[in-house]
Amino acid sequence: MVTIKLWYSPGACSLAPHVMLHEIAAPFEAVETTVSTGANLTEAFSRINPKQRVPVLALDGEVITELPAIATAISGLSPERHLMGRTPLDQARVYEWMNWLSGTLHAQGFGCLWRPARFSNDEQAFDGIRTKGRQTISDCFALIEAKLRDPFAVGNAFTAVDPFLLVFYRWGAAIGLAMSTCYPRYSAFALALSERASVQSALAAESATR
Ligand SMILES: N[C@@H](CCC(=O)N[C@@H](CS)C(=O)NCC(=O)O)C(=O)O
Repeated sequence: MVTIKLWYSPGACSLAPHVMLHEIAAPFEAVETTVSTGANLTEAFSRINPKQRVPVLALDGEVITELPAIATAISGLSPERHLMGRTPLDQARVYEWMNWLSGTLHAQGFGCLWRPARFSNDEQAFDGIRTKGRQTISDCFALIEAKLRDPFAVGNAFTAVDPFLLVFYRWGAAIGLAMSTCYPRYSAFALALSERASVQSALAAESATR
C-alpha cells in the first residue's frame, strides 16, 4: 500500500486535498505547516517544496506540488471514485474549474489582497493592488454564483472542484463578504458540502478558523 503524506496549513487551500483524502478513506499522515505566519516554514519544509507553499503531497516519498496535480494524484489512488470527473467532458470541466480557481481567483484575487508584495516592490502601490484583488474576487464569485446549478460543480457527483470551491467560500466569509445574501447558490452549495463526512473530518483535523 502506498504511503501518503499531506502537508497542510489550517484553512488554507490545502483543505481541498485534505477533504479528498478523507473522501477516499485512505490512511495518510497530515503534517501541519503554518504558512500564514511563516512560523513553521522550516528549512526542512523548504527542501521538500522550494516554492514554500502548501499543499504538498508525498506518495511513497515522491513529492507532488500544485493543487491540480495533487488532486489528480489523489484521484489516481481511488480511480473508481472519478474525483477528476467521470466522462471525458466532465474531466475537461474539472480542469477548466481547477485552472481558473487556481490561476485567477487564488493567485490573482486573493494573491493581490493578501500578498500585494508579490505584484510590486513599491509599498505605495499596495492599497491599489489590494483593491484590485477584492474586485477580482467579487468578479469570480459572481461567475461561480452564475455557474453553480446542482449540489456538485461538475456532473452529478463529488469531484475535486467541490472542496476547492468550499475553500474560497470560507475565505470570502473571512474577508467580510456577505456570502449568504450576495451569493445564495454558492452558500447553499457550501452548506450542503459542509455536511459531508469528509469535509467535517478534514475541518476537525485542521481545527480551521479561516
Ligand atoms: N499554485 C499553488 C499555490 C499554493 C499556495 O499559494 N498556497 C498558499 C496557502 S493557500 C501558501 O502556501 N501560501 C504561503 C505563502 O504565500 O507564503 C497551488 O496550486 O498549490
